[in-house]
Amino acid sequence: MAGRWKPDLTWADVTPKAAYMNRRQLLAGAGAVAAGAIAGPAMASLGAVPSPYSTDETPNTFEEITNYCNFYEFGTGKEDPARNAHMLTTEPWAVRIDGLVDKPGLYGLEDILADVTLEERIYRLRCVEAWSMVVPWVGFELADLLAKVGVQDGARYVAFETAYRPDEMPGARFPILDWPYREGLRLDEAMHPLTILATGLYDEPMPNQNGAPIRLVVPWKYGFKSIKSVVRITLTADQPHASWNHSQPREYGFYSNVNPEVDHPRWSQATERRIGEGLFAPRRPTLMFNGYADEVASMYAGMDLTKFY
Ligand SMILES: Nc1nc2c(c(=O)[nH]1)N[C@H]1C(S)=C(S)[C@@H](COP(=O)(O)O)O[C@H]1N2
Ligand SMILES: [Mo]
Repeated sequence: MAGRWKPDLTWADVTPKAAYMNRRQLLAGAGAVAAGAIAGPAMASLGAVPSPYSTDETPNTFEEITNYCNFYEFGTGKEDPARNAHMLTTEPWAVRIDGLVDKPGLYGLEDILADVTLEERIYRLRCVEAWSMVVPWVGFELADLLAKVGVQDGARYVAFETAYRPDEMPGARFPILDWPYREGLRLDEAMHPLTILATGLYDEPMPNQNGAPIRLVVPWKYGFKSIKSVVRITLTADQPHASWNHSQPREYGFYSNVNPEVDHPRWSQATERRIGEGLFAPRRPTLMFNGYADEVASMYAGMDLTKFY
């Protein structure tokens, strides 16, 4: 499996698009028709099945999600990724999986996707900068991939790395962060069913600016934990290097769970601005664990959540 390329199989072949009607049209269209389409056999052609983990909050539009981005490898402005990320070559793509696993190797993306179930996961995304969105991701549980490669005894954390290609990433030519962008999770967080590797949104292959072709999504943590364009996943015994935690440890903890009661040193985290609602819309209260407390709070029992770890 590892390292076997199938250059004749393109990304479009392995990520089915909505042939009959896309999600945007569904949302804009009549509710009854939309519900029928979701429940009916046509759903299979989407490739992504609905999930009980999805929120019923209204998703942001495709245009909002793809034009207001953080992806510093392509610039620090919110619209820089939309402008520049087309330079990233996403085919072919492979992810090196190594460290404390039974089957380390260089896995082609098509091999990773061969036997996973793609689901639609409509999640809130809360950036540490105090804005939020609702995104209909398409992806699969990271736990499925970890099971496939076999997690060894002694593994306690999972480290992730983004591609580092200064020739394709104009922002990565500047020392904004200690490239490559790196992130990490504790093993139980990585195995949690809410944690996904996303390969698309709105039933379309992941737009480059949102982390094509495969990115992490951890909805109860500040957005910077959800690392984009992943090329390496390493199972480790020790807490891995995380880029923002490393660059400003007093501002960005390793855990960085969304918490309205713990302010960032330079701004409050109590409320947030929902992208698309306009400058005069009231700010929304930020929810503990970004609204996922019922699912995840037990993982942090005994930890002092007011502390930066
Ligand atoms: N490699 C990489 N991953 C990244 C970032 C980045 O700059 N580089 N930005 C993070 C931040 S701060 C946020 S809020 C989310 C934004 O995801 P989105 O642009 O798809 O909404 O991506 C995260 N993942
Ligand atoms: Mo962010």
